[in-house]
Amino acid sequence: MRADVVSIFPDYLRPLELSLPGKAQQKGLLDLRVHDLRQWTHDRHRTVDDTPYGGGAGMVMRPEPWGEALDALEVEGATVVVPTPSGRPFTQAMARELAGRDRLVVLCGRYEGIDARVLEHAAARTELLEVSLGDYVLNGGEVAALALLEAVVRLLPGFMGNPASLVEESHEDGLLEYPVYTKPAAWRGLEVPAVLLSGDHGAIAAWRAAQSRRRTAERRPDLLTATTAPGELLVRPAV
Ligand code: 6GU
Repeated sequence: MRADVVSIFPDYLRPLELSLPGKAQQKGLLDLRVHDLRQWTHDRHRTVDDTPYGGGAGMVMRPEPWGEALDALEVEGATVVVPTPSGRPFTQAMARELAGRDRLVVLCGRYEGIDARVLEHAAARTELLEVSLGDYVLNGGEVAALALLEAVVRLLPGFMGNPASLVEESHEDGLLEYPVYTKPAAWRGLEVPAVLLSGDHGAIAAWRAAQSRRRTAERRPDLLTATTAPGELLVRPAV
């Protein structure tokens, strides 16, 4: 997979070169390129924002540098991903779909957002997806881009040494993961649940399934009533 990330704070994306995505690059599974949006400005102050038409607080990112970025990066055929609190909720299922794409282009907005025509223009050229990490506001898309790329990259075929560990984790089966334990069997007066030491694999599987359901009911009851139809499109196909 090739992934381009455009930001006015390219240094924010440096962590992508380390740890997990860094490993994917060393393995040749990921070609990651971070771009400074300001290279596509032409005025002396390298301006990327201006006041909103219609009034209101804050600044809006001007369309011209983004238009030049989309041209220079030749986005046709790529999936353009825009992190924004007004996007569709980003989910594990979406991460899985994006992991199957050949190329992602992530546009990190700042301020009150990017001029809406940039998104309209990008959508006319290729597949566009606006995604939100959750119902809270970050100052810009960079941290969201880090999170979503990490979620996608670890799903790239050949990335995980042990693919079974992908299947068993939270959200892959629509439930939260059961609690996990390692040695020692007793620690500060707290014991590992006896069933996990029993060697009875059927009993262990049943205990874990029950723990997953209990946790999900307590913490995320919305997941138990979720009604995403099998095969429902999570990413709108390009027209
Ligand atoms: Cl994806 N972007 C920004 N700027 N804020 C967010 C978010 C994304 N998800 C939650 N808050």
